[in-house]
Amino acid sequence: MKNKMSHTLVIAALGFTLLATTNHAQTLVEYRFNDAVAATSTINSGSAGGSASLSGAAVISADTLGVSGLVGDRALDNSAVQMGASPSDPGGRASQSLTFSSGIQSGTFVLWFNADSNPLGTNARLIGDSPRQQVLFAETGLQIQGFGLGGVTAPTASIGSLDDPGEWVFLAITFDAIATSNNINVYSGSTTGAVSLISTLSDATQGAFTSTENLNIASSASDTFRPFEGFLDNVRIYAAEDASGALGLGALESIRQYDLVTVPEPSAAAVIMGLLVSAVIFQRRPVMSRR
Ligand SMILES: [Ca+2]
Ligand SMILES: [Ca+2]
Repeated sequence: MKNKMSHTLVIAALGFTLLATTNHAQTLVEYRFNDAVAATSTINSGSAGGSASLSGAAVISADTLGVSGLVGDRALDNSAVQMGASPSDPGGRASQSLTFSSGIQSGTFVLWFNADSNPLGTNARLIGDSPRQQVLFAETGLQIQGFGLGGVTAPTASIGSLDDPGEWVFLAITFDAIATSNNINVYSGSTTGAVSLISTLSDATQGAFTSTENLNIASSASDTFRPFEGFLDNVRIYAAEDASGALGLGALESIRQYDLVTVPEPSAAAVIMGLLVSAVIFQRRPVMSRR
């Protein structure tokens, strides 16, 4: 363990050098949901900062219910809602209004979800940022709508083994708005299984985040409508002004493993994760400026 930690620190030091000399994909958003159980908001330890408000049925879970199961690890608990409930039914969400660089050309959404019921195909939303991107469970599978791609609906990826209530599932979706085909990758993993690529999609409509985003976790992009019933943890968004925001398999597997063994303070988490990712990502050219 000590050797592993030393190795990590060496990687982190290398990452810091790269950070100091060239820009790279940044962790814009990171919700670890390790806030106090009675909290009404959850800290965003990504570079965008601030916090997301909890509303409706969404609360911080009891301790040890986070993906690692460790003491101090809690999750977003939206288990009291009905999966994919219609607008007239109670929902729940975490939401934050964010301002991003208008130059973002690539990004990655990473999260862990643990469904509380079947089926998933009820238009239940995992994450959405009004008005463009949403990741949801449509009747035909995991659907990615307008993912950094100008508001169109991307082809549907298969849910496959993701439909497994009670189990934590690692999900990552990358987009590269510079490429014109094969520019959306969907990856999944579990607490015991490594990350693998489950689908590659193409959408030629280019574009990315708008500068102001109303990010919603566990419901539709505009309200508590179509909630996800269950638990979510470690919701993150990485982005860059070049293609490096679309994280590769190695970086995603590092994140998956890290999430299962570590419960750092939120502020430390963002720094460490940023360094880990910067050490793994291939550097290409200067990227986004924060504002
Ligand atoms: Ca957590
Ligand atoms: Ca429930």
